[in-house]
Amino acid sequence: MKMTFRWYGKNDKISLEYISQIPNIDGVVTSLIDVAVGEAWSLEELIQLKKNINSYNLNFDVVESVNVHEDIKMGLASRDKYIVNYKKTLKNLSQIGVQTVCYNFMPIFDWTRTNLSREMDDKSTSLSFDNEELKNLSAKDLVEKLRNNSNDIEIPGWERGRLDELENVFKQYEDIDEEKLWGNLEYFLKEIIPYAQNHNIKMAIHPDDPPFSIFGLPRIITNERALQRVLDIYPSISNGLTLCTGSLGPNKDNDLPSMIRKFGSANKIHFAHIRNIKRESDKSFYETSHLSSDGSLDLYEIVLAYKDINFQGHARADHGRMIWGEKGMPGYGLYDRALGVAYINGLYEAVVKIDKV
Ligand code: DNO
Repeated sequence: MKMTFRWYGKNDKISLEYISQIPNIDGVVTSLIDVAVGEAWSLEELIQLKKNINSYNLNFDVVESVNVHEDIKMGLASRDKYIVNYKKTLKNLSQIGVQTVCYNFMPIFDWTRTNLSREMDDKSTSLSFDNEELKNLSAKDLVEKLRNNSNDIEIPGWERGRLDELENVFKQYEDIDEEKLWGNLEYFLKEIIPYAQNHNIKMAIHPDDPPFSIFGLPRIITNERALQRVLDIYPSISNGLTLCTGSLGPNKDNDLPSMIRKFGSANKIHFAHIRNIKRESDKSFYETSHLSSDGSLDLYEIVLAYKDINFQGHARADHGRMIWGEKGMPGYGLYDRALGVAYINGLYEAVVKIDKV
């Protein structure tokens, strides 16, 4: 397992130097964050980015994310031009040696929370999702609430231009149900996967976070059956998964160690996101430290499953809380994520060594 850390490029307050000092960090995962969704990424910028990352002895093997334009998800006629751009981006990524591309197929909203700084008993703050609260909010209310709640930082997936047209986009989704969305994903994959395969890139779909419908929008990448369905659309080494424990975890029926064993031994997990959440009632949850006893997910069992399948892909400790007075991008501070890496390193060393006793 190659351990990575998400880095938000030159806008990130966390430096590459700091990241390189975290034990066992192989590289960063990042993207060209300033390029609008749907535009092709330029080779020159990618070469520069890679050079910068490599100069800190860090690898740049994984992109998170090349986001999919809404017109592709909605199946509009204009999707073809965005698919052409997506391919250009993949081609340029392959030229700088990127191996894995994370993406998602969530309508309108990427990962969604109702609170970006819920205060915990120990005064740390965490991201949380309260389904009761969501029922009383319109999509616009939520966006406004989160914008006021995010330290003025633009959160990826909540880009201004796109969300300012919220009503309009919601209207366009009115006649898109789950099956239509599956059809649009199929169209995208049948174009993209063979192209990615020719360019030695592994696509890794990220599950929907949270793994159920919000605001009546269809959400389809939610459980084992759905992940299998994605893989069956176009069987190829380039059609794989980002197995995100924190995104699938709010649904207690998602048996994560068993999914890791199943998809991992079939070589379908190209990228692992490892974090913990604590389930509350009625689809509500909050993000905890990575420690098993703090949340609902057993990180020991999860790491053991990765060891058992001899996982050789990239992994990252996912979100962290804000601790020690840190202020930064919600979910993406330095300290708690670094603690997460250290914890996963410890679990991994233990499960490997105990095997040899
Ligand atoms: C949450 C992340 C997601 C993820 C994208 C994948 O912070 O795990 O935002 O990057 O959804 O495309």
